[in-house]
Amino acid sequence: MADDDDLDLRSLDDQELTEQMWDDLYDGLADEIVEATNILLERGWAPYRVLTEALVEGMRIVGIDFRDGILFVPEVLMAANSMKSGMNILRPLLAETGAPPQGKMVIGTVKGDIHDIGKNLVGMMLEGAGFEVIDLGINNPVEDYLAALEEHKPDILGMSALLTTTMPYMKVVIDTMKEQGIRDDFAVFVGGAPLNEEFAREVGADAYCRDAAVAVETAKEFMARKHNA
Ligand code: B1M
Repeated sequence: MADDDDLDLRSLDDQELTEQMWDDLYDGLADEIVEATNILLERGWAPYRVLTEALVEGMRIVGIDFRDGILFVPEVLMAANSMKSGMNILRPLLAETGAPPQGKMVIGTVKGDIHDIGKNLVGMMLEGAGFEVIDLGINNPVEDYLAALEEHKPDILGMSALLTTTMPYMKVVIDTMKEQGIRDDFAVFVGGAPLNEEFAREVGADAYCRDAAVAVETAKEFMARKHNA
C-alpha cells in the first residue's frame, strides 16, 4: 500500500512517467522502475520502446554523472540493478516463442570486466529475433570462450567490453582462436561503448556492433549469407 505522500506513477502522462523513470533509475529505485515499466506496457508501449526510451536513456544519464564524479560505484550499481529489474519484465516479451532458431550465439564480457547490462540487452534482443543465446556472463578468460565454442558450436561469438583497459583482451581471444586453427569456424562480433569500427578491424573481428539493434541486424545478415553460401 502506497504512503499518502508517494507519487502516483499512474497519474503521470507518458512523457512525465518516462522522465520520472530516468530519475528513479538514477536513484536506484527498483520497485518504481518495475511499476513504471508495467504501466508503459499497459499503455501499449512496445517493449523495445520502453527499453530504449526509458531504461537505456536513463542509464545514459547515470553514465554522464558517473563520468563527472557526481555518482559513485555503489549508486551506479543500484541504478544498474534497477535497470535489470525493468529488463527482466521486458525479456520474455521481446523473446518470440515457437519460431525456429535463426542461429546461435555465444556471448560474454571479457576478462577483467564486470559490465553486463549492454551484453544482456544484446542477448535479449537476439533471443527476441529468434536466436539461441548462450550467455557466459562476465569476466571471461580466453579458456571460457574456447570451451563454450567447443561445447555449443555457435555460428557467432560475441564479446563485450566497457573499459578501455579490457577491450584489448578481445584480440587475445581472437589470436588464440587463430593459433588453434578455429578462427574461421565462427563469426566474431564485438561491442561495447569504447569500441569502434577501426578497433574491431584491428583486433580481427568480423563486425563491430554499435548497439543491440545493430547486433541483431548484423547477426541476421550474417546468417542469411551463411545459408546462401
Ligand atoms: Co562502469 N565504467 N566502471 N560500472 N560504467 C563505464 C563503462 C565508464 C565509461 C563510466 C565513465 O567514466 N563515464 C567508465 C569506463 C572508462 C573507460 O574505460 N574509459 C567506467 C569505469 C571507470 C568503471 C570502474 C573502473 C569504476 C571504478 O571502480 N572506479 C569499474 C570497473 C569494474 C570492472 O569492470 N572491472 C566500474 C563499475 C561499474 C558498476 C559495477 C558500478 C556498473 C556495472 C553494473 C553492471 O553492468 N552490472 C557500471 C556502470 C553501470 C557503468 C555505466 C554508467 C553504464 C554502462 C551501461 O550499462 N550502459 C558506464 C558509462 C557509459 O557507458 N556511458 C560505465 C547501458 C548499456 C545499455 O549500454 O553497455 O554501452 P552499453 O551496451 C550497448 C552497446 O555498447 C552495445 O550494445 C549495448 C546495447 O545497446 N554492446 C554490444 C555492448 N556489448 C556488446 C556486445 C556485443 C554487441 C554490442 O556483442 C556482439
